[in-house]
Amino acid sequence: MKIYLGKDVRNLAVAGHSHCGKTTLIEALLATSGAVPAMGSIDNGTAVTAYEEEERMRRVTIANAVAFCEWNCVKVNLIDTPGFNMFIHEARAAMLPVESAVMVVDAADGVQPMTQRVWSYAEEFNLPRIFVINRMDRDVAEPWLILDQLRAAFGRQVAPVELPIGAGAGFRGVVDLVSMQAFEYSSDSNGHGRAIPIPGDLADQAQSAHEALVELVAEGKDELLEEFFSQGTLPQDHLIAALHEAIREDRIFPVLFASGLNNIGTDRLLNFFETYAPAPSEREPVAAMSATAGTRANGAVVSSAGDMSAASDWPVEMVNRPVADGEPLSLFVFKTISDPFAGQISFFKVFAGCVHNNDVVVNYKHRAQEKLAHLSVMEGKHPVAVAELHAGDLGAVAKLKDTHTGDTLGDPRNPVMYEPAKQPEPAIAFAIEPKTRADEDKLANALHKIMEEDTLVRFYRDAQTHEFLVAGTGQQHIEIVVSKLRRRYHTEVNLKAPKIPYRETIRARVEGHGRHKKQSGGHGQFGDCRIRMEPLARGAGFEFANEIFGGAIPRNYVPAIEKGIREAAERGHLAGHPMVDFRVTVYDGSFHEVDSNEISFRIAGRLAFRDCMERARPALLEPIMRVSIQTPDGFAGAVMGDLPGRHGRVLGMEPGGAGQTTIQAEVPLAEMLSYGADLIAMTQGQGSFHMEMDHYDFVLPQTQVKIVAAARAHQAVAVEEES
Ligand SMILES: Nc1nc2c(ncn2[C@@H]2O[C@H](COP(=O)(O)OP(=O)(O)O)[C@@H](O)[C@H]2O)c(=O)[nH]1
Ligand SMILES: [Mg+2]
Repeated sequence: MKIYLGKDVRNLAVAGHSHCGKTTLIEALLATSGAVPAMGSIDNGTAVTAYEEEERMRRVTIANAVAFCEWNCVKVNLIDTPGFNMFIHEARAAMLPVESAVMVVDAADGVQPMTQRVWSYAEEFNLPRIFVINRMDRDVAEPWLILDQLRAAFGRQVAPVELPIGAGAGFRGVVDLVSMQAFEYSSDSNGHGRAIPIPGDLADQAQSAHEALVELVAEGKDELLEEFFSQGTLPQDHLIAALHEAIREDRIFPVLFASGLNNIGTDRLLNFFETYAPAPSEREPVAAMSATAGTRANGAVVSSAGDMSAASDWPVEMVNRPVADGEPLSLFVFKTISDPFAGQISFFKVFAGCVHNNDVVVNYKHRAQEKLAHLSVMEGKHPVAVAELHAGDLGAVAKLKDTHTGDTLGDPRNPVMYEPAKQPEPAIAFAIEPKTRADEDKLANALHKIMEEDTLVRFYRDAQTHEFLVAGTGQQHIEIVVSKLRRRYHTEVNLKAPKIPYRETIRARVEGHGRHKKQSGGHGQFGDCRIRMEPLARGAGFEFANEIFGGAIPRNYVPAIEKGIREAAERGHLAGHPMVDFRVTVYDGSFHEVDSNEISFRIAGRLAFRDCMERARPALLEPIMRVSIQTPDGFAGAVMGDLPGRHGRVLGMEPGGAGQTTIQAEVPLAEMLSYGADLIAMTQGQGSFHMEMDHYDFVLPQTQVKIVAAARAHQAVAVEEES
C-alpha cells in the first residue's frame, strides 16, 4: 500500500436520509477510481461498505463503514453512514474524523427528515458540506425543484457548481460551472465523462449560473468582485482558490449532480473532492484534553504509561494539537468491529503525528500499552496492510487488548484525550431470556462483544423484576442485536416486553404504631415504636428522622427501626414496587430492659410501616418520558391527534423547516413501548422520535386498579406454588 502525506488525503462522511443512494454512490466512486474492478450493489449484497450480514439481508446500512480510493494521487477516504432514524446517531460519530460531509439528497424526494438531522450534525462540527443531488436517473427526478428546496432549507449559500444535462432516463451528464465545460457519460457505467460542448439549450442558463457562482464566491472579497465586473470573467486559478476557501469556511455549500446506479458524474465528484474538500491540516484541529505540558495536576512529569494518572485527575486544559507529522502521536478510535473470526478491529484517525506498523502506543484512558501490529487501511471489511500513516489519515488495527470506541492512543510522554461524540440514551428496553442453559452461559459474553462495536446497546439486570434487559434505540435495533447473537455467537434468546419500573408512594400524612412482643420460654422479644409518615415532593426519595426525647427508646435501637421500615418500603405495599418520596419520623415508643433487641425493633418498624400504609392513601407512580417527534408537516395533525389516546401532554409544536414539524410532548413510558412502529405507520415511514426519562408521576386511577390486581394475582400464584 502506497504512503500518502496528510496534504494528499481527503476525509469525507457520506450522509443523508435512508435510500437516497449513499452506499451505491460510494460503490460508483470506488469503481470509477479503479479501487474495485466493478460496482457492487446493495441490492445483491456485494457493496463494499455494507458487509454485515444484517445489512445484506435488510439491504440497509446499519453502521458506519470506511472505504478508500485514489484519485490523481490523492487518497479519498469515505465513511458510509446509515440514514435510517434508528441508526442515525452513527452519522454523528462519522463527523468527528472527517473534514467534509457529503450530503446526499434524492433527486425526487429532496430534503427529508434525516437530511435535516445530518445537516445539524455537520453544523455542530462546522464541517464543509457538499451536496449531491443523486438518483438523477429516476423518472420522477426534479432537480430544479430540489435545488430550490435545498436553498429554502439551508440558505442562499447553497450554490450549484454544476448543472445537470437532462433528467430522468435522459440524464446523461453535467456542466462544470467553474471551468464551463460539459461532460457526457456513455451507457457502460465506467464513470468517466467525455468533454463535449455545452448543449445549446443550456448555454444561457450555464452562463448566468456561472456568474451567480462567481458573485457568491467573490462576496466579501472586493478585489475579486472588481476583477470580475471589469473583465466580465475571472482567471480560473483565482476562482478555484476562492471557491476552495469559501467551501472550507462554510460560506458556500456547493451542489453537484449524479446517478450512483448508472455511474454518472462520479469522476467530477472525485475531482471536486480533490480540488475543493479541505485536506486534514487545512481545518482547525479538533480540541483535546491535555495534561499541561506533560505534567500532572500534582506536578509530576508523565514519563511512562505506568506513571500516568487517570483522566479525572488531569487538569482540564483544552489544546488544539496541529494536524502535523512533527507533533506527538495521537490516534482517536472512532469505530470498532468485533468479528468472531477476525477478532476486534479498531478504526482510528491519526489526529497528529505519524504512526508506523508495530509502534507501541498508550491508551490514555485505560493506562494500557498497545502494540499496533498489522497497521492497515480498510476497504469495507478488508484490511490492506500499510507501513505508515501520516497526520490526518484514517487507518485500522486488529486485536488491541484494552481499547474501545472513543479512546485515544498515542505518545506516552505527551498525552491528550479527544472527546468522543455524544450519544443518545437508549429509548427502549426489552427483557431478554436465553432459550436454553447453554445459551445462558454464552449470553453475557456474546452481548459484551456486540456492545464493543455498538456502543448504544445496554445490558443490565432490573433491580426489581430481576429480568435481564437489553436496551437500544428501537425495536429494529434490538432485533439486529438478537440476529447477531444467533448468527455470530450461536446464542438463542427470547425477547419480552419489559416490565415498567413503577414506584409507589403515599398521598396522606398519617401516624402509626408497631409493637412486637414475644414471650417464649426464657428470653423474650420486645420492640415498640410510633411513627409519623408524610408525603414528600417528587424525586425526594426517602427521609428518616428521629424525634424521640427522654429515652422512650434507647438511641441504639433507632437504626433498627429505620432498617425495618426501609426493608418494608423496598417491597412496596400495593403491587411490590419500591416506595419513594416519603418521610418517616419516629416520635415515641417503649422498650424492655431484658427482652428488647435489634431484631425486635426491626420488626416493630415494619409493623408500624404497615399500620401507616392502611391509611396513607398509597398510589403508584410511573415514568413519564420527554418525547421529541419529527414528522413531515402533512402528518403532524395525525401524530398530535394520537397523543391524547396515550395520555400524552403536548408541550409544543414548531416548524422544523423544509416541511418538517417538531412536536414536544410528555408521555407515560407504558404508552410508548411500540411507538416506533406506530409512528412509522402514521407517517408512511417518515417520522422519527427520540425520548428520554423525565420524571415520575401518578398512574391514572383506573390503570392503578389493573396493575394492583395483576400483581396480587401474581403473588397468589406464587404463594400457591410455594406451598
Ligand atoms: N434509480 C436509482 N436507484 C438508485 C440509485 N442509487 C441507489 N439506488 C437504489 O436505491 C436503493 C437504496 O440505495 P442505497 O445505496 O442502499 O441507499 P442508502 O440508504 O442511501 O445507502 C437501492 O435499491 C439502490 O439500488 C440511483 O442513482 N438511481
Ligand atoms: Mg446505505
